[in-house]
Amino acid sequence: MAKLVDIVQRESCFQPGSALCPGCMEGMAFQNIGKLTDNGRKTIFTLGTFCGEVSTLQYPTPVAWGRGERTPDDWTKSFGVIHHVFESAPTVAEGIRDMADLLATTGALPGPVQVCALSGDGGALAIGLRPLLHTIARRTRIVIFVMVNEIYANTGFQYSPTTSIGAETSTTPATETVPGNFMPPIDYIGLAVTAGAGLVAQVSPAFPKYFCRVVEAALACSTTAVLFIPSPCITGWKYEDGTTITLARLGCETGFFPCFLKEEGRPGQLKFVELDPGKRPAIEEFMGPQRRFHHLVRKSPETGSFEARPGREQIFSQIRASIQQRLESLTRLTV
Ligand SMILES: Cc1ncc(C[n+]2csc(CCOP(=O)(O)OP(=O)(O)O)c2C)c(N)n1
Ligand code: SF4
Repeated sequence: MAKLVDIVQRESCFQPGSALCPGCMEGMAFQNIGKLTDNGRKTIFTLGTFCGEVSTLQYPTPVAWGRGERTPDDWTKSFGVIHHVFESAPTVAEGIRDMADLLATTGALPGPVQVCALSGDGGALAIGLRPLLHTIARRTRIVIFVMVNEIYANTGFQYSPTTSIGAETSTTPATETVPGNFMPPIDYIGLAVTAGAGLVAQVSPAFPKYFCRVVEAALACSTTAVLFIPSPCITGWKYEDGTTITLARLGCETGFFPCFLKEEGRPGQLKFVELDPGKRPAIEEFMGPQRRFHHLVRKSPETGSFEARPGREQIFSQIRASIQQRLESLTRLTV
């Protein structure tokens, strides 16, 4: 692995000027991915429709992707980005991979190409689940990044298949009798492993060294690598400015978004989270600062810490059980 100190000095292909909300985790992830892909290969990204696309490529907003207005003389610094229909990032990336491999056999390319697909969790796991699974099943040599913010953010914060139990979204409103979303999130990591991906991980820039190590491994993978990046959404989750990284860390440590890595043929790992619930921070610490959970959590008038609102104990048991079940099933996948 390249040294962290060298990686941070590389030039990112994601530049300032996007219209992502200040504090959006997607911007932080793209900055880092942009540096990690500056690795001696030409990079081509395919972007489905999601915040990471509409807020970075839409005219007249400055285009945030690339390294200047003209193609750099150095092939390895050159960069391509393609926006296509919502659900097709893996499929379009697969077509580019095939074409690049074909051109390489004719000697038409001056150097190696790496292809990455980027989309939101709605794009990848709802409407785009079929393209995702079939691209994985074909063992296509691409890296698929999925930004998991648990909602369809850019179209109005609707529920997505990854939404946590109890979260309020614009299509799962919280009322006296309905506690927001009541469906457990889809097992997206299990699906990607089962479909046959060469590498599956859930990683966050909140754990920078681990993030860099795993993205580098994904870029070196000889088949499909799928990286899920939990993406706290300041506008949709409704939390205070300046707390994105804290929430991302807590999201992992409380078990909502455990860091995970499984490479084909090797034992996997569950990172930065304890399997024993007694050793994890309370889930209220993660939920409390987010207004999407305010119908469930409040600040205790006595202690000032976050606690379950009276009468909401049943939904808390469901959330805890769902987290424990997820961690145990991920642990089984590490074998
Ligand atoms: C076939 C089709 N259906 C619906 C839409 C509208 N649409 C565009 S983006 C989007 C939701 C994207 O959600 P997600 O992938 O989670 O990304 P986020 O906005 O959260 O970043 C929807 C419903 C579309 N563009 N195409
Ligand atoms: S709405 Fe959420 S995901 Fe979209 S740019 Fe804002 S913070 Fe990021």
